[in-house]
Amino acid sequence: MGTYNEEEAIGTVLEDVDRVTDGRANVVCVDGSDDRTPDIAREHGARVIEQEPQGYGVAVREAVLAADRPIVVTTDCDDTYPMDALPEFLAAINGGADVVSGDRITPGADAMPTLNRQGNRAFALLASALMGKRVRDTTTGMRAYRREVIRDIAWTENTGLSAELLIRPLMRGYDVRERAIDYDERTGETKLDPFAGGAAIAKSIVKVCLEERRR
Ligand SMILES: Nc1nc2c(ncn2[C@@H]2O[C@H](COP(=O)(O)OP(=O)(O)OP(=O)(O)O)[C@@H](O)[C@H]2O)c(=O)[nH]1
Ligand SMILES: [Mg+2]
Repeated sequence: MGTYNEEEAIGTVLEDVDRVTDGRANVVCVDGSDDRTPDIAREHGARVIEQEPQGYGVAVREAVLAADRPIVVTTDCDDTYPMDALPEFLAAINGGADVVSGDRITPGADAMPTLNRQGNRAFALLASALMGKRVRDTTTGMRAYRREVIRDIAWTENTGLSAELLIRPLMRGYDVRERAIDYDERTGETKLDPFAGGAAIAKSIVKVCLEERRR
């Protein structure tokens, strides 16, 4: 996880992770906070790597590269993603999938602000058209990856990292599966500017798809 001033949510998220994994998860938080987030993370047994806030992807890339278990999971630290679905994600990787991606869009994502929902639908359509494969949710924060996928690909994007983490494996022929998930309203303030962030994501999708097509 990247964690940036999420003191209202982080306790719940880490307790949920602990509960669904019987305390066996090894949680890495790359943290840029100036509130109590890192203290709460440490109290819950997470490893905290401190980093100046430089955006979502810079933090999440450092977190996934620091994780040293055979399966690497990402989620947001804002209590939006259903940790109860995590065992199913892990089972799918153990059953042969390389990436399992939480699809918020198919079940409706009613809790998502309308602008974000429409933007996310548009990003998925754009990526699908450029890849020639239909995907439903390119910008989800909740995924599980076989660790080799994380290790074998060079990651370049920041705000667009979530899309990149789906697109590059898919276009290289890895077994990438989407799983429908519920999505909850955010606890605490968003760290994403929908306009600047949206433009950056669209740019990343086009760039990454074109790079992968040329490989
Ligand atoms: N360390 C660090 N974490 C970040 C940074 N920007 C975002 N994050 C974290 O990355 C995750 C995703 O950010 P969000 O603000 O939830 O972005 P989002 O999910 O697109 O937007 P919402 O729909 O409002 O939740 C959260 O856990 C943030 O705390 C950053 O610059 N540094
Ligand atoms: Mg979020």
